[in-house]
Amino acid sequence: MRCKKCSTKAVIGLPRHNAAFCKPCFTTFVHDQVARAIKSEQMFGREDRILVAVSGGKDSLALWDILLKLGYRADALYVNLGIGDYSRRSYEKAQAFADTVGAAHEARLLIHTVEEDAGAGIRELSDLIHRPTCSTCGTIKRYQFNQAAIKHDYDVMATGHNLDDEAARLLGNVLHWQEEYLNKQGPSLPASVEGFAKKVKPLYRLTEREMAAYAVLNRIDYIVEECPMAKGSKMLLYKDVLNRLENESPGTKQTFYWGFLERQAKTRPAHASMEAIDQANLHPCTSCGQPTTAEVCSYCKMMARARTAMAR
Ligand code: Q46
Ligand code: ZN
Repeated sequence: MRCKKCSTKAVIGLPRHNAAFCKPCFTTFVHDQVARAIKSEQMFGREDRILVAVSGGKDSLALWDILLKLGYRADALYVNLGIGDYSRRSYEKAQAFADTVGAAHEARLLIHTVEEDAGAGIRELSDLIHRPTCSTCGTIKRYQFNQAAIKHDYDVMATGHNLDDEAARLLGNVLHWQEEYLNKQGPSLPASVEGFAKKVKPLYRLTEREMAAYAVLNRIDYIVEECPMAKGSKMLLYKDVLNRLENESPGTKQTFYWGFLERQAKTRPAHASMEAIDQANLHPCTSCGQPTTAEVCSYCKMMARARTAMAR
């Protein structure tokens, strides 16, 4: 197998592109895909301050790495969920990356610890309020990332969702015809109202396998195991199904997700009206000020329930 660009020995084959690359050319390919995503979706510019949500896993650390190497002004936020050994080790990976690559680019790592803020880790909190751990986690992470971006004046928040994540999410949304989620699924969501940060996913053109290869080839030390709470999740099932389709016909994931984005782009006026709908329906939470459709936002409601349960 020879590199498509320079004909030296290739280290990775990419069946969906009918190509193979050596290490330097693969790194360039990944950087080019991210640069293309940033440009075509108008994610951010050279002057913008970016906050990357890092988990200690390959995608988010690789995203931070790529943005810094492409010359962007990117800091990161790590949310410590308090999931025993997994959180301890994932935090160590994020901090070690910040101390080396981050420090070399004068980028800093912000940290939010759920236990310090809420008085309990994510699993105890979900038990207290009788909600699934991942839904509690989702609410907390969304809230804290947005809050940090607004509070520290970042122009945009970036997450490490890759093509596999987005295709699996699309499959789930289509299977259940979640129209509202389908309308809001995309690689670049504008800050539709005051108090909401712009959110982007610069890795949407790259697969999970490609991101793992990038991390390994570029010596990024990341936590390999998934969060223990992910076991048995629907997302993993959808990813598995899509991988089986991909093996049979390379390019399936890309055709599925990019095809969706192309169709969505054709109905952009409808997309623009989503912003108008947000502006009409959202107002500041009476407790914390973050935009919400209700009087009190779901995060504040959740925390109030947890506090009541703890006091019992
Ligand atoms: S981190 Fe949180 Fe995921 Fe772990 S508890 Fe569930 S949602 S699985 S992306
Ligand atoms: Zn609130």
